[in-house]
Amino acid sequence: MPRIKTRVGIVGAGPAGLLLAHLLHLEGIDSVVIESRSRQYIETRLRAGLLEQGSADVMIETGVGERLQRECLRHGGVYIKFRGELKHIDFQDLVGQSVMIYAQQEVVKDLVAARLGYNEPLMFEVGNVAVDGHATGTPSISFTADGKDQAIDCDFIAGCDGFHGICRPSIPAGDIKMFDREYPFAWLGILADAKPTEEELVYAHHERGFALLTMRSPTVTRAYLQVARDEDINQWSDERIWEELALRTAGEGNPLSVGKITQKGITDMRSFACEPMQYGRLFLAGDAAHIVPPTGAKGMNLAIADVRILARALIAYYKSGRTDLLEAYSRTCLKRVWKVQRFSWWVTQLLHRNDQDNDFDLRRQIADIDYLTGSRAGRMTWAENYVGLPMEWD
Ligand code: RFL
Ligand code: PHB
Repeated sequence: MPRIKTRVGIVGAGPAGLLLAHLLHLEGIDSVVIESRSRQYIETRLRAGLLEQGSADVMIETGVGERLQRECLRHGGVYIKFRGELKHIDFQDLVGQSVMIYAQQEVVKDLVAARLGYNEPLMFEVGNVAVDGHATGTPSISFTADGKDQAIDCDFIAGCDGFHGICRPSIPAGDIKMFDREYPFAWLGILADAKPTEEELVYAHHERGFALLTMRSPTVTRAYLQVARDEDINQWSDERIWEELALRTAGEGNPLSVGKITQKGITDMRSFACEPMQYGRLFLAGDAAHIVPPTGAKGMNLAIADVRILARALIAYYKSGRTDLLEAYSRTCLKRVWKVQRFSWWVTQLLHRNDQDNDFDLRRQIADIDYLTGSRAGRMTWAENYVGLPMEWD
């Protein structure tokens, strides 16, 4: 069986795996990335759209942000809509930072192009992936490529294979603790050829449920509607989607801008984290270690923060033999993970309708949003978390 020798074996070519490989390459540390899907699939998968300033800065500072700088939409604030009122949270004024609209698949495209451009190994459509030896100090990854068995022998394995990957389940159950919360609702997401309704995102609270108006470009709208967890997408004609979005976002501001719906899908909402994020020489990063509901726009940003911390620890190990940063990896990441879990949960329960709630809860929720948008301290809390908390390195 052909065996490849490398320093870091990376499972998964999402934002986490690809950025880790890139950061290591810049320091002359070789790695091999394997991905179960095709290049075309990962470059077109419709997912996140919003980058924190810190995430965008990493792309720019490491030479893969040229297209991002040219094509991203820079937003200095967001709108919150409730009781039909449109309130603005001005990040520039509050924290002097912005967020960027730049689709996840564009981040993935830029990182794939960089990796292939410097001719480092990135293998698509691999199968039967399994990790081994991470507890004993001789890690290896076995897989099939073009129907043939292959293996990677490495010093470390980075499990960047998302929530449904194989790395986290390869940690013995007694050595990992899981924290989980499922929400009793889901998001129906659409992409449409429609000019964005406002020039920034609109998070709308409504008795009928939450709605979010976001965008991908000056001519493409992305929008989400809170729906039931077991919702059947076939019950949602284009007309019904626009009607519901119009109802939930009615009031002050521009009338809802409509157009041809080009894609639609339903996503479950969950909060999940595991501790620790490391087992022996296996390090989990991104969705492999944690999931947040998309309301806070944090999942990809958290994946990027994890691999910055992991890359720094691996670089310190290879450059100066230090093991302390690797040993601290999980602890360092989890501080941020739990703050982001808290924020994502908080904005989710703040803005969504919960069928268990009664009228008291609805009034309380509206008062909460009224306070949040009406007080500088409230707006500051949203702004600080939304643009991205500062990195804490240890
Ligand atoms: P990914 O992107 O899931 O990548 C994991 C990769 O691993 C591959 N894989 C394997 N490869 C080899 N062997 C195996 N056995 C494998 N098993 C799996 C998979 O094919 C995949 O390519 O994880 P990563 O890199 O950790 O990145 C995380 C982000 O994808 C995720 O957190 C975000 O999409 C979440 N998210 C958002 N995050 C933001 O920061 N801002 C947003 O605005 C935002 N909006 C969203 C979102 C997620 C959403 N959905 C669809 C869940 C909006 C939505 C609707
Ligand atoms: C998106 O643009 O897809 C997006 C933006 C903000 C969110 C979630 C998704 O909170």
